[in-house]
Formats: sequence, C-alpha cells, structure tokens
Amino acid sequence: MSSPGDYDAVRKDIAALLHQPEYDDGSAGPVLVRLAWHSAGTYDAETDTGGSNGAGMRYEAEGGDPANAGLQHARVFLEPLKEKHNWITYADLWTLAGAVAIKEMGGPEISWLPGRTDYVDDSKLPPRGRLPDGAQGADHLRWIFYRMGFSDQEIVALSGAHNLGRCHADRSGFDGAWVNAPTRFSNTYFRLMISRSWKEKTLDNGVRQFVHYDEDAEEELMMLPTDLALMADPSFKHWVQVYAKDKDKFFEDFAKVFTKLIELGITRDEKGQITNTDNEKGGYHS
Ligand code: DDH
Repeated sequence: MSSPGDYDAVRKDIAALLHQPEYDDGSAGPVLVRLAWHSAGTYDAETDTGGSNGAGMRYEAEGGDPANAGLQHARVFLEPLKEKHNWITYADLWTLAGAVAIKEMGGPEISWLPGRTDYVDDSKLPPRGRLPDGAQGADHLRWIFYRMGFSDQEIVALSGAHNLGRCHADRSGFDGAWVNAPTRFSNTYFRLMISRSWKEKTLDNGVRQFVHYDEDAEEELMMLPTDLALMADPSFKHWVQVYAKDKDKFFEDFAKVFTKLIELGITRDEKGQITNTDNEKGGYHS
C-alpha cells in the first residue's frame, strides 16, 4: 500500500515488473505499451467516444475484441500493482505503465497526467473495429488515425512503437519481431524499413506479411502490410525517412504524440484536473 497520489511509488513498481525472464523477450514492456495504446486508440473525435478513460477493456465488449487478443497478459502483469496501490484507477495504471515502459526500455520521457476514472459510461463505449487492421494499406491508416485527430506525421511517429515487441500467431495471426532488439526503444524500425528488401510471405495460417532475413539476426524480421504502407505513400514516406535519419527528432515527436494519444477524450483545466468526467462515479482524484 502506498499513500493515495504517490505515483512515483507506482512508477517504481512498474519499472520493477518489466523484467520477466519467462515471458517473450524477457520483458513485459512491449505488451504494456500496446495495452496503453489500445486502451486509448478507440477514440473517435466526432462523437467523443472511446479513449483511455473508463478502462473499458476490463469488460467483454471491448476486452473481447479480437484486436485486443493477448492484452490480458499485460493486465495480469499489472494486477498485483493494482492491489498494492488500490487507489489508482485502471485507466491511469494502464496508461502510466505504457509511459514508464517506454522510458525504461531506453525511449523518451513521456509526460503523463493522472485523473482518469474507471467509470464506464455506456453511451461512450466504443464499438469494435476502431483499432487498425495490419492487413490494410495507407487509406485504412488515415481512416483510423484521422478519426482520432492525428496527422500524417503523427501516424508515422506513432508507428515507430513497432521498434518494440513482436507479433504472436496465436494473437493476431502475424508472426515475429520488427527488429533484432525488440525490448530496446530506437528508430531501427524505420532504418530497417528503408534499407532492407522485404519479401512477401504467406504464413501457414494464410496470413500475409513481409519478411527479411539478416545474417546478424537470430530470426527472420517482419513488417505488417500497414508498416510497409508507410513507404508506399509519399506523405508518410517523407517522415519515415526523417525518422530513419534522425533518432532525436523521432524521440521528440514520439513523446509528444504518445502523450496526445493517452490524453484523447480528456479535457483538463489549467491545474491539470480532468473536467469532462464524472469523478464522483469512480476512481481517485487528487
Ligand atoms: Fe501495433 N501491433 N499496430 N502499434 N504494437 C502489434 C504489436 C504491437 C498494428 C498492429 C499490430 C501501433 C500501431 C499499429 C505496438 C504498439 C503500437 C501487433 C501484434 C499487431 C498485429 C500483436 C500480437 O500478435 O501480439 C497496426 C495495424 C498499427 C497501425 O495501423 C498503425 C501503435 C500506434 C502503437 C503504439 O504503441 C503507439 C506494440 C508495442 C506491439 C508489441 C506487443 C507485444 O506483445 O510485443
């Protein structure tokens, strides 16, 4: 137990739980980043529905979306922390865990503010199908991310999260990691995207992805069709090239856009207090 509002105590415990020798590449970090992203990436600006507030993924309607397959691992990793720091909301814990994981894996500092509640407003529940489908192309990316209010540059910066983690055939159908060191945040994803030749491959399950085999790599590396769509579209490609060359610029832009992502649907007053949620109905606020 920590005192309510002691987010530094939670941050420390998140950092300490990342090391998971039995799991994937030895780290819970990537799946925690994906949990934060999927909790927020359901946002629709026009109807002001979805987003990280409410932590709707705890319930079947959202948690059972096939796009969220595998994220129960991330939620299970965090459960002991929720018990220990029982004053923090799930919505805050999941977004904070993503931010801390990025930093701990060598990425930029993500500025994070608390105050999300776990109150699920049924009228704000996102329908399924709001998260991207890796088998699609540039039009789909724009359709998904413009809905949240992101620009082409921001779409490319956000996609750089695929420096982390891997695809699991039993979760998404896709298989493999994008880079050789998938628990180290960097711009390698962009560098490999432009410098390697990617060959189409159909997996045994019928899923189509792109692969490259590198002599110094222990395994075949992969790209989703949506990843390579960034190279096929001139406006996206420009930013792929910028980020492949300039790691600092990528880190700076990624930090800004990840913060924007986890703030979608949240409005705050000048003190940082959330103003558009009913705090009486759930969760802690300082
Ligand atoms: Fe992603 N992602 N993502 N992704 N993503 C997958 C894994 C991870 C797409 C599809 C997939 C973002 C954007 C997109 C992470 C972070 C982010 C997997 C594999 C698929 C498929 C899941 C599995 O099998 O376990 C598509 C499509 C898009 C897009 O259209 C742009 C964004 C914006 C982020 C972010 O964090 C900002 C991370 C991290 C992973 C690795 C998870 C893991 O378990 O490892």
